[in-house]
Amino acid sequence: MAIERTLSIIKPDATRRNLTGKINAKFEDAGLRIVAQKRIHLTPAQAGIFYEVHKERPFYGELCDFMASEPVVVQVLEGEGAIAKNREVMGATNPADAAAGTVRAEFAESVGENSVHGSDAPETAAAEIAYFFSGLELVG
Ligand code: DAT
Ligand code: MG
Repeated sequence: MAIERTLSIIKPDATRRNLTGKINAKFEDAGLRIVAQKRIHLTPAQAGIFYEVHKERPFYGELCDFMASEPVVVQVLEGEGAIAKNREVMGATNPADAAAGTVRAEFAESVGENSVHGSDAPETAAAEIAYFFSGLELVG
């Protein structure tokens, strides 16, 4: 398995509850290295571009408003098979379905407010990292 990078977001429901450190500990315990990280406050339009793939879904407006409701922490995680590994650490989209010990099982409030985002494939990881970070900000 190759060394990969993936885009992670600690969402507003988690930053509001001061969970950034606890979530980062789960990433680091799983062998994922945080090679870039910053706290930002998205506008609804910026969230809308990020989640454009979901624009036809009924929850799109609610999702964009939620992502812009409070600051988020955007980060790049690096490691062996980082994209799939991060999805494992995150757990299923709906916390009711998430395996014990995952971020979403422990911290997510609902399917909509589910604490973390993680890229789902190499192509989306590359595009999502480039949306938030310049090459100079990625310190391997
Ligand atoms: P994931 O974040 O696990 O990749 P996704 O890409 O299918 O899940 O959806 C993106 C986000 O949209 C998800 O984290 C929360 C929101 N969402 C998905 N399904 C939803 C639903 N049924 N109701 C409300 N929000 C939903
Ligand atoms: Mg997704």
